[in-house]
Amino acid sequence: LPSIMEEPMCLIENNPKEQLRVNQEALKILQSIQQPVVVVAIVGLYRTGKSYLMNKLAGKKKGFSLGATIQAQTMGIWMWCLPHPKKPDHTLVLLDTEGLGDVEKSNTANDSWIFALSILLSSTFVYNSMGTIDQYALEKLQYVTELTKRIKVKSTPPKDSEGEEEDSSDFLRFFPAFVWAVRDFSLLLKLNGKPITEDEYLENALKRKKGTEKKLDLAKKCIRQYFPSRKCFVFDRPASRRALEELEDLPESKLNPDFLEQVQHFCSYIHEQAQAKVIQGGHTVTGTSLGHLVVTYVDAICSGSIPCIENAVVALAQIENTAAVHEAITYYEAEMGKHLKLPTETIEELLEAHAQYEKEAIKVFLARAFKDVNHEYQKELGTQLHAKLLEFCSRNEQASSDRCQAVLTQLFQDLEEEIGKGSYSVAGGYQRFLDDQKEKVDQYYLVPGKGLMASQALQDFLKSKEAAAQSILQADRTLTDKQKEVEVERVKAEASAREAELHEKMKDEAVRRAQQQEKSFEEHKRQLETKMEEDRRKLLAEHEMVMNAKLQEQRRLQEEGFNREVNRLQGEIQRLHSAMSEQSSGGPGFCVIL
Ligand SMILES: Nc1nc2c(ncn2[C@@H]2O[C@H](COP(=O)(O)OP(=O)(O)OP(=O)(O)O)[C@@H](O)[C@H]2O)c(=O)[nH]1
Ligand SMILES: [Mg+2]
Repeated sequence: LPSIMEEPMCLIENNPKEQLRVNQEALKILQSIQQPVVVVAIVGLYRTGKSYLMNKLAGKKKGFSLGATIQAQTMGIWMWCLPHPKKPDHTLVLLDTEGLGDVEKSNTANDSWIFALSILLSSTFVYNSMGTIDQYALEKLQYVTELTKRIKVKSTPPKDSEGEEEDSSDFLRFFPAFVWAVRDFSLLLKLNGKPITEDEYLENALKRKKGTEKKLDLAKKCIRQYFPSRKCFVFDRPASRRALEELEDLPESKLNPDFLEQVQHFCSYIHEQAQAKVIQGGHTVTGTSLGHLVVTYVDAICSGSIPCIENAVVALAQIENTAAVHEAITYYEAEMGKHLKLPTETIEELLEAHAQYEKEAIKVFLARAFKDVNHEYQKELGTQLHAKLLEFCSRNEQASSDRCQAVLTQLFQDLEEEIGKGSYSVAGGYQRFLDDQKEKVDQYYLVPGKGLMASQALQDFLKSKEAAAQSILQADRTLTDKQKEVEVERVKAEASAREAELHEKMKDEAVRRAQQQEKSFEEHKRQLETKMEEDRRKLLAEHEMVMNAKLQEQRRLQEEGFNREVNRLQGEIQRLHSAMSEQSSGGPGFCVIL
């Protein structure tokens, strides 16, 4: 796989005294990625080795630029899109962010927006800090406690007085996995003399005690409440202080082997476990849609409002569903064009091809579409596919007409010449004319590949020659007036018999087309039901994940003695329960498409 980006690029610019701005060049690259994206963002205080660690995740020696001085190096949010090292057909999107809390920085105002954006855009959120997870580290995480002012889930504000709390209870459903990376960790992983894992170390640090200072307690509470999963990695100091300045250029042999192993462990965890980004109901986010989210969220911030997940999802669904219809139609047209040779011998041939590629086009649509309320976009697809079918039908007829016309002109060429020369305008000429014409007609029937319009074209052709035939008949002196009269009647009757036959055939084709429409509808319905079933399964899984996390947190709060919060969670759990049973009773079905 070719690397998508040779080096990282700034995605969201944060310049002093200016608003955040999306870098259009980077956005274009991101939006050109149609694969699902695994998005890993790293956030933390300035000068804590974030960019260095991201380069390790990229598997590159250099990339995100580090600075050796104490001044902040990275500004805004930088992006690096790479072929995922472990998941085929996925893109790994690394987001490196500007260090938080640098007092020398002229624009700390955007720090909390950068924190919030990293959460909104990532599927795995790495919080990076130095030393230990202690009181100081938790104090520095005040950004997490301000998230209710930075992120809204629902567009309509919750009604009751506990509004904020109510809305943030949904964070769990949308937030990325949380990973805490502790750098230059110098403690032993032991608790009361017993060895503990890194995760246990984190959970222990997040233990809440009654009577703790509100600010500290709140950070713990928020981390536990907002994130669906938590994980911790500790890292030794990589090298001696002097060597740290040129860490990037140091050969691995000069680095602390423990550090190397820890980095290795961290990277394989992220590569193997970090999930693709999904939004509401388990719909996978591609580079294209992630780009739309970037624009929506940054726009909201710049216009002075709080980014709202629900609004972003609605806006994204509109863009994506429109694109899904377009993609499906383009697919259908290309496949029909590739596999269908016009004119077809029968209408079935065309209808069968239509049924096949319509089925595949619906699949293409459903793979991309989501949150298609009332199946509006699928109905639109149905309408457009039907219009395309009619278009193919008429192109098929045109191709057939053209072909028949050419065949007739060629076959009847010498007959025309004979008529022109007056060869039949002699005694006994009419019978000879009829015989010759019959021979040509028989030959015409034998020519293959004329298509659906063969009879119609012949009928029209013979009709156009009727006047000539009539004058040959009238000129033939071997026939009596009576015989001529009978002949005129016979020709008329023959013509109207052919007409009637044609009419029957057209009626028959119309019936077949109508049957096809019925089949199309059934196909739409069948595929939609499968998809809805799948969506319901995903939604239930999501519910279950949220429920389990809440139950677990509730048990923990019980142990810690936070009874009021236990009760509040109980309320949330109950609301979830009823929402879930509403869901599983099934949504609206698929009604009348075409
Ligand atoms: N002590 C220590 N230094 C590190 C570590 N990793 C990288 N460094 C060094 O710390 C300095 C800053 O590293 P960066 O990766 O640029 O840190 P950053 O967090 O991205 O910095 P900002 O972008 O300014 O916030 C560089 O000289 C690195 O070589 C580490 O684990 N421990
Ligand atoms: Mg950096």
